This record gives sequence, C-alpha cells and structure tokens, in this order.
Amino acid sequence: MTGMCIATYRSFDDKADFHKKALSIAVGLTVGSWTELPEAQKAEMEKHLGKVLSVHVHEPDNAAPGERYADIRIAYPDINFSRDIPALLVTVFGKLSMDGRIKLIDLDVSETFASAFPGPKFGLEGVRGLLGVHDRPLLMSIFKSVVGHDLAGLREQFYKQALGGVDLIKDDEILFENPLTPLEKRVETCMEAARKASEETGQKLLYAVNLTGPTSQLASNARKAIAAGANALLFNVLSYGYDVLHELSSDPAINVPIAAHPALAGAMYPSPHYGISASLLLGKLMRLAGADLALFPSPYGSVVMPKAENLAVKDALLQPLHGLKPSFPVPSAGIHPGLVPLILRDFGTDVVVNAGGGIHGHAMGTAAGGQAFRQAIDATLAGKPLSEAANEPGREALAAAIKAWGIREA
Ligand code: 1AE
Repeated sequence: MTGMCIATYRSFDDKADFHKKALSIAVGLTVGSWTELPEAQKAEMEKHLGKVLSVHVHEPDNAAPGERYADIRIAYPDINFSRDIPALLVTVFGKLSMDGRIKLIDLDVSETFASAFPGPKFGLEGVRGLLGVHDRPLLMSIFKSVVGHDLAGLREQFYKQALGGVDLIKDDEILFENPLTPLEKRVETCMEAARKASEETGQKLLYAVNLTGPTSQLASNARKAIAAGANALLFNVLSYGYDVLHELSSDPAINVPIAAHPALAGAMYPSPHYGISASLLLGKLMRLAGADLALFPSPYGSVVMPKAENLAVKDALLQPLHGLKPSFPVPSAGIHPGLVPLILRDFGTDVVVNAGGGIHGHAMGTAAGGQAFRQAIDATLAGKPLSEAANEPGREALAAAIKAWGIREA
C-alpha cells in the first residue's frame, strides 16, 4: 500500500459546489479524467487517483460577497511523484495555484516521502551546542550598510556587533559577491574579528555568511566559505527553491548550520485567497529542506505578520515532524529591545532574537545595541519589567534603547 501526501486548501467562491470542485481537483491533478475511463482501466488507475478526504464549507448567514469558502483536504498517492519538494509542490499546487481564489494551507507528507529528507543537520539543539548556550534565547545581529563598503568597514562593524554579546551575526541578504568584500576574504576578515571579540567577551559566535551566485556554483562556494573559516551560512531559499536548500543541507561537506532567509515570501503568503500559508512556506517546508534556523516576520516589528499565523510558523518549526530536528525560530524585522518581553512570552526561550536597525541604531553605538538586547533578555527571564530593569545600575544601554524605541506591552 503506497503512502499518501495530504494537501489542505482554502477555496473561496460565492456559488461553487465545493464537493464537486474538490473532486475535480483530486481527479484533475492525478489521473486527469475518471468517469470516461473504461472499467478495466479504472482498476488499473485506482492507485494513482487522488482522494477527497473532507470538505468543510464555511457559509455564514448573510455572507457578504467574497466571504464564502471551503476547507478541502485531498490525499495524493506518493506513487504519482518523485520524492522531492518540486515534484510534490507541482503535483498539489502547480496549475491549481493559478485557478481562481485558492490557497494551499498545509501539507502532511507521508512517512515514505519524509524519509528522503534528513532535515536540519544541526537544528535548534545543534546550534545551541555549537555556541554552548542552553539556558536563554539567542541573540543575532544583522550587518547593515554593507553594500559599497570594504573589508576594513566590515571588520569594524563585525567587531562592534560581537562586542555587544550577540551569539550570531548574519550578512545582510542583499550582500552578494562583489569586488570590495569577496566571499573568502569576507569570511577570513569577519572570523578574525570574531576571535578578537571572543577574547574580550568569552563568548562563542556564529557568522552566517550569505551564500550566493548561480545555483551550479553554490555548493562549491559553500565549501570555499567553510574552508576560509565560515561556521554558518545564510541562504535566500525562495529565490533558488527548496530543493537547492535540500541539496546543500544534505551535503556532508557543508557541515555548518544554514539560516534560511524569507526574502520573496511576501509574494506568496499574505493574501487570504492566494498563495501558500506562512506556516508551510516558512515553517514546514524550510525544515523539511534542512534549515537549521528559519527567519520570518514577527507580529510586532516593522514587517508585521498576524499573530496566529506567526505562531503557526513557530509550531511548524518546533513540533514533531517525522523525526526531524526542530529548526530555530527567528522572528525578525524591526525588532528592538522593548519587544523582547513579547517575543519571549510568545516564543519561550527557544527563539533567536534578531535585529539590524535595533542594534546599529542604538544611541550609544552598535556594541551598546547588542548589550541592550542582552539586558532586556536577562531582565525578562528574571521576570523583571523592562521599565524597572532599565533603572538599575549597569543597564544604561537598555535605558537608552527604551528611551528611543519604547516598550510594547501587548
Ligand atoms: C525578515 C528578515 C529580516 C531581515 O533580514 C533584516 O535585515 C531585518 O533588519 P532590521 O532588524 O529590520 O533592521
């Protein structure tokens, strides 16, 4: 008996017979036609036929135009597609994604399908292990203003970020191969700054260098970066495709954590009517493809994702999934220290607090920007309101951050 991958869709239509629609999807995306087939051929094709598992119609009384929808679940036999994410996505949402108001909400892949995916090589615990930090949220900072700057500028910026007590530093996702800061030189320069800062802070640090270039050169670029000392990679997954991440994360020579950046995701998840849900796009599929850390917007920062959707991304990264390691959730964009209590309330301690402008924009400088976050994290873990903690001696960095950006209560 073959396994099945189950797709859940939300389909909007003011008049459609959703049961008929579900059947036409199940048949249309598998055997193509059914009723016209001779009986002998039906028996032969049965194992390839998609099955409608459920259709729940939401039709409120006095529904305004555009409000009527159905949640439809369809099971697709594994036998129809090869065990890779491109084949799965084209099967369940290829042509269908362009056919009216329909959104792919979730995918439950079979055990057989999942067995082709080792998932994150390090995952949440592995990243903690590399850093030796197990008892608090991690802090990541993002290089800013790096396009057009040279190695000396990068070295200085890296050092200041590291001095602030961050655990990870990531390249800006818009930093590509360029003559001023070429990949290997960039890694050597930043890792040297990391060593220097470590002597002062006593902290370990991961530098996620942006892995870029034509797809055919990515694995070789990753190896070059690692040979130059890189201890993590940043990857713009959606511009390349999940299968590229899967190839990189399954490569035994690429033995460093990979952070998945969500660039382009806004073209796919925000509409209620079209695209792919955030939890699938930025959660489950990133993890299946092997992301050790997954970045996504938060409910509180400058790029806002509704809270329920946001927590669904977190759950997709952390909850049991075919024995795969959990990926570290990294809610990002417009994060400042005054948001730390909300982040920890909603995400717990297994979260990476990530900021660019919220660190570099600190009135006392970049290093103080990192310190302010660390102070906010420590105070929140101790159950102390930030307004109180900021008045304590030694917490001037936190006080300045709160003065600039305030504290968000809820
Ligand atoms: C959702 C990704 C956020 C990101 O990559 C980035 O660069 C954020 O910068 P800030 O923290 O908004 O300045």
